[in-house]
Amino acid sequence: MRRPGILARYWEWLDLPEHTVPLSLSEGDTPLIPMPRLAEALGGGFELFVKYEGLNPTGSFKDRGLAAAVGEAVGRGARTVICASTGNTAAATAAYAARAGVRALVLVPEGKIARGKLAGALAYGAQVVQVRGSFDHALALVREAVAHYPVALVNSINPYRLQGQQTAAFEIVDALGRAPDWLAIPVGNAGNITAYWMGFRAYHRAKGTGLPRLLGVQAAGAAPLVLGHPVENPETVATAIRIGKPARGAEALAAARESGGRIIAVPDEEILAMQRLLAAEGVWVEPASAAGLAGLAAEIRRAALDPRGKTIVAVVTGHGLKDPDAVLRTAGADLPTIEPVLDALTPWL
Ligand code: AN7
Repeated sequence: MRRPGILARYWEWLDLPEHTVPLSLSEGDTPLIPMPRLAEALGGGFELFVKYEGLNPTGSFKDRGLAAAVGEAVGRGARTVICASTGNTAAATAAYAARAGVRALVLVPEGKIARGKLAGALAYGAQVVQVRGSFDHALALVREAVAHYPVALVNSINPYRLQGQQTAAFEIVDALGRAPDWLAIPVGNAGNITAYWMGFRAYHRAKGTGLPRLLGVQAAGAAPLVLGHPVENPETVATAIRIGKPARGAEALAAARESGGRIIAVPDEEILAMQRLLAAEGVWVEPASAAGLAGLAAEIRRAALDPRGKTIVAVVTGHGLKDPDAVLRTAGADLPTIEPVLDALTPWL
């Protein structure tokens, strides 16, 4: 039987202190799903897969990083872990803290976190505090708190987060037998793209499995890495990546450049259109998770990226159930309601 969880499966590949507690909720080992119809819709002639990270235990890729970061913090005696979050980190922090039996304190931007994420953080027993301001304000406050109080920071400034998250790159290479030609991935605080690059490089150094070009994708209203300066009031329907001052921005830009790729931005309408296209092939993701593919579609459309003959993996980072309102606001607005008689149903038959 395969050992459950990313720490057990990839322990020797991870640069984690000996004291790290091998926490697991059986995260990782997520499927790489072929998307032939979406590939056709984007012009065809290439292989397209999504790495469906929404199938992690709390519904997002954050579980990989929090298994490692909470495991490390608890191993050195932390009793409280703290993070700022647009939602998914909050839920994952809460779950792994619960697993370890320690307290989680999560700071979220008031009114700007999707309902499934808030409910998750609360369900796992975290103390949730809303901050008047954006994620960036919440993260600044967390940095200040850890400087003055004995609480362990588990945002992706914490290097162990990246150690855990790079396991997704290992899994992709393990599944394909080599690195893909391109990796399309949404970018918010920029920890994940940094972690993937770390993982692909580590495997390539050890096994010669090749390196992908990275296409990092931000939302147009929250695109500091594309604009080249922080965004004071980030705004996007993809609340997960509503971040104006990414903590790992410099590393993300360096990773994209080194890989021969780039970081681009896409408008909200294209993100939502891609969310619908994915769901139309059976994969429902939250809006932010569709950003990577929306960026890929835009690059192909303007002939900036030639996909023909290539193997392309798009990371879809969180489950659609995280943000039910993103769908209900539009598709759920005008549902027909009828009397339970056949005549009333005939218009739809
Ligand atoms: C679904 O949860 O920052 O570039 O606080 O939830 O590594 O930040 C979430 C980020 C992409 C961006 N997709 O990843 C948080 C948080 C989803 C996300 C990202 C996030 P990073």
